[in-house]
Amino acid sequence: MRLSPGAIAGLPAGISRPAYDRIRQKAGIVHFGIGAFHRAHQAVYTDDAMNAGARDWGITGVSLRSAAVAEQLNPQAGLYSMGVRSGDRTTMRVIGAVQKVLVASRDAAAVIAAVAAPQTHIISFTITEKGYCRRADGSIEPALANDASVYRFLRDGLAQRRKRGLPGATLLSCDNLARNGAQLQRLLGEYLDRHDPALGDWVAAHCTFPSSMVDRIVPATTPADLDAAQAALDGLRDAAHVVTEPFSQWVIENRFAGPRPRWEDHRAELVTDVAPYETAKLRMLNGAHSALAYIGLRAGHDFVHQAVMDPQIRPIIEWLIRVEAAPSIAAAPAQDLTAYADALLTRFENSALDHRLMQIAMDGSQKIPQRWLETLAWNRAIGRECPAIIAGLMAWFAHIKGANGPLDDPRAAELAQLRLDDDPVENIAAVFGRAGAASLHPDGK
Ligand code: CS2
Repeated sequence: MRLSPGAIAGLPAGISRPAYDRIRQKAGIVHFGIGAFHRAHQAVYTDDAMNAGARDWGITGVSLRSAAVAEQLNPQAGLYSMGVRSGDRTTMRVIGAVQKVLVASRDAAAVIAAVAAPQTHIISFTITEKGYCRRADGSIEPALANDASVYRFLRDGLAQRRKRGLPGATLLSCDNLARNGAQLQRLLGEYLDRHDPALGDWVAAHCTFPSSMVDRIVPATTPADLDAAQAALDGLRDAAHVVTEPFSQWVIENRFAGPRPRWEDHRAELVTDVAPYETAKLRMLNGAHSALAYIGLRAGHDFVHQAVMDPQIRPIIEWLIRVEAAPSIAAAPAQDLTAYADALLTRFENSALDHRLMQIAMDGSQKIPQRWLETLAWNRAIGRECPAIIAGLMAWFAHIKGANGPLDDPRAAELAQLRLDDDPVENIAAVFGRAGAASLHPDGK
């Protein structure tokens, strides 16, 4: 039997579940890219807020293409369980914030209607780096194939809001990009300049685009994870189960166009400037992750915890985090980068997560600029070399050339054609463009 609203009453007492009347909640949030990460992060903060009494912050999830998540969640009325793993302990919880999942490629009209609905105040995104459809110089791709991009749904939904005299909305990027809110604003602006300039003016006046830093390690759920969850759920099958670590962090720029849940009462941080948090997270955590992935795969490892415990690899990763990345960050007063570095290494060692290096290795062309190239540029400017990042890059070049199997990257075909040599700087120029600065800085500055 599947997990469902009717079945959760009988769950073991140790498994917490929604304390609010789910079917009476309006959907205040439309979320694009409802993968495992969102379900273990933003949806949890929102579920916490509703458990504490906030109302009408249900989430309408959107998948742009694949129907897989809709097929997992809709038969369960949006309910799913989350297993938080540390050592040999797993804490299970049922999350109720998600109400349903729409598949944009099948039901565009419903997605547009959700964006345009009067009760929608927040439109949020975890569409991954490639979902923003940026070219190497940071500008939007000129011709979006069949226009199945997120921008098309935003344009049509926001146009309806404008026509009906509704307020704007907060467009909240939760992807691992530097200045993610500003980038989304600029890219949507470029898109609307081309397709509907008057709407672009309305969006600029009525919508906001806070930047945010999101952090929680969420490995892709495996069939074995589903079986373990079923055992914990007294035999109920949860096809949408997610597995994660105890750590969770969300720092959000406090710039909302309208109402929002009081996420800050549930461990989110609202700040005026996200940049120091975002930069530390991208360069230290994600930068180390990508190095672990490419170097670890070359050494024959499958999982993050194996690579970080490898005595050949560990010193490279510590050097990248502490010597190359940390000094490049202008920390906020409340930020302790040494403690952050220590905590990262402990998180990477969590062997209960089985976080696959291959999951991190995908889409390198989209991830590397903000994870490594900005750190490299900062160090170069003061005459310092970055041997750890260079080791990571060399391993990535081998990865591009197929060392670890077929390449999973939106630029795979083009990367396979590139002539790469032994000079990492030449190779970076070949991949990210000769106008080095443009590729080193995602805003093209
Ligand atoms: C990872 C991230 O897959 C990847 O590229 O580096 O998903 C990472 O696990 C998260 O950003 C952690 O917050």
